[in-house]
Amino acid sequence: MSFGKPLEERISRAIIRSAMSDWFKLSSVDVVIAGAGPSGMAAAKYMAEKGLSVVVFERKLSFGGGIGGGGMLFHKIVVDESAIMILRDFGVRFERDVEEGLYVLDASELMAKLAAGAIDAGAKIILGVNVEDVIYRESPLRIEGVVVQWSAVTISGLHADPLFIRSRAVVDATGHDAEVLRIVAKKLPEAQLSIHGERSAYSKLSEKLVVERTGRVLPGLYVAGMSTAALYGLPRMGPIFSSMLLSGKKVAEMILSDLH
Ligand code: 48F
Repeated sequence: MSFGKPLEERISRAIIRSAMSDWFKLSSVDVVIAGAGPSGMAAAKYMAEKGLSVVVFERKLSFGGGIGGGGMLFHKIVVDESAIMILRDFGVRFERDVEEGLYVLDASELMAKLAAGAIDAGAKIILGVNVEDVIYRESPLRIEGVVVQWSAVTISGLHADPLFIRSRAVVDATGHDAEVLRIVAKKLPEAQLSIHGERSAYSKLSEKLVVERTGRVLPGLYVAGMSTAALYGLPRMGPIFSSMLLSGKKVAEMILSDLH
């Protein structure tokens, strides 16, 4: 088959046309999730499959967050029984009874299947984009979206104004640094948010408390995953990921209920 335009031109046109069409739709969505780690990707699937428009912005060029490092670079992570249903929802395989009560899985499989599950449910995962601020309104104070910039621009230090993404809910799933919440704490003092910072390791307690404290922080702003530990001063848990998955599912259920 012969085409009128040279291949190079068609490559560029195809990418630009499709990317711009996506970004046009992204200018207003139901839910923005900052961070494509385990909690963010789990949340994305459970909301997208119920019909919400969901975008996950990830500042790196890869998804998975802290999963890929496994336990001290050994390629395995563990969950306990509480997360088995979620592994099944995503088709993630696991070994039982390696240690009493723990299920062991390959880090790479978890990363790949969480992303595939979220994408297949209809969520977009956009890589290389940094969430650098939020959109707010007052009386009552509420969060109505995020401010985004290419990570490459952020890293280069170029002064380029960002763009805005309006949303009905924003989830901070940025992990140990709780980046979105830190921005809100600093730039919107009337929110009266203080970030306590994560405490030392206490896996069992942390797994329980992170899920319990996952949820709404302000109208329109939610926290999931290790950001929850940073916000409330909870202990760290190490390479056990049950609470990350359960936290993602819980925040999804809360947002589904709030937005419907
Ligand atoms: O850190 P991360 O995996 O967060 P999580 O879902 O899971 C934590 C576990 O991986 C592990 C643990 C539990 O056992 O202790 O650490 O809470 O993923 C967070 C993702 O957010 C991205 C970051 O690159 C990572 O992939 N991220 C962080 N800040 C931003 C961001 C930002 N401002 N904009 C976009 N992405």
